[in-house]
Amino acid sequence: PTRRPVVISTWRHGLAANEAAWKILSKGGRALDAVEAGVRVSESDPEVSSVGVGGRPDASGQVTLDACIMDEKGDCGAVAYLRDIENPISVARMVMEKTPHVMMVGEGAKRFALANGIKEKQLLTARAKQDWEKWKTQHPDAIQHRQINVENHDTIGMVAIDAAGNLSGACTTSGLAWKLPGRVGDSPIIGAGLYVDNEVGAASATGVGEAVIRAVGSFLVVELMRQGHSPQQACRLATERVIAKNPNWKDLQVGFIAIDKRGRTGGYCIQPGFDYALYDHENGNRMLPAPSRIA
Ligand code: SD4
Repeated sequence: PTRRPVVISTWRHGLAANEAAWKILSKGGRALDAVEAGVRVSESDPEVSSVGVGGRPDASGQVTLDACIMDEKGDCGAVAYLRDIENPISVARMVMEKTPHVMMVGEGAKRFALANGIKEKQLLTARAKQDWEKWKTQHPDAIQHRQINVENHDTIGMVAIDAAGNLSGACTTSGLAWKLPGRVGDSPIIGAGLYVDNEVGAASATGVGEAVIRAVGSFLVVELMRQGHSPQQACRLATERVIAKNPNWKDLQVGFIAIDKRGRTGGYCIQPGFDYALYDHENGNRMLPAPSRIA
């Protein structure tokens, strides 16, 4: 049996994002429109400290954003190291729809956004600036790889199936707090932070991007579903791969969410504390804890 529409997204801020996505999905709208509208909610929320407005800056105090989007046709768009733009996911969609390219970065991506009518916006909130100043005093020259977990919310990855049975996904982040200026994580990289194959399923990742990129994590989840694994098993097996490829895995958080063509969903992570928001007709919108490798 197929259940649809269904939308699933990472972390507690996923609840509000799912609501926005559901407004579109429940009216028979396209999954692509739903995931874009969904993650825009987290991007614009100043209380979400690792996406868009209110995102924590890099080591030099600049907020830089990474995002990507992928649809049921396998079309995709991405932006990285984007500054001063509230909704990078919509710029990623414009890259997909208005250019022959997949990925644009930095100043060029910003100029492209402005040329397409998007307004500039100051993203560094007073609170994020305070946090950064505190970090700087405590770590005058250190590069801290902070522990990513429930209390710092993190990236939003969202994947959905619409009433027509089509899949799409979106992923957007301000990346690791206090990252080296210029650093780009997994979130805007198709196959790493997000992957969609309309014949099989879709997946998205959260956590330490470097570990996800090395395993091409989201693509791996989708390929495991193609081999017959359920979304839940596929997320677990992909996490095991990340573990196998990263000797320091006990110090890392990585989590995956996935949905398949039948509307089945799953999630799995390394450290306890990762939860995701699931919205379907049967049970409405709710949080589910992802099983973790470390108890
Ligand atoms: C990154 N995956 O830039 C993102 C970070 C994040 O929850 O906050 N994930 O590596």
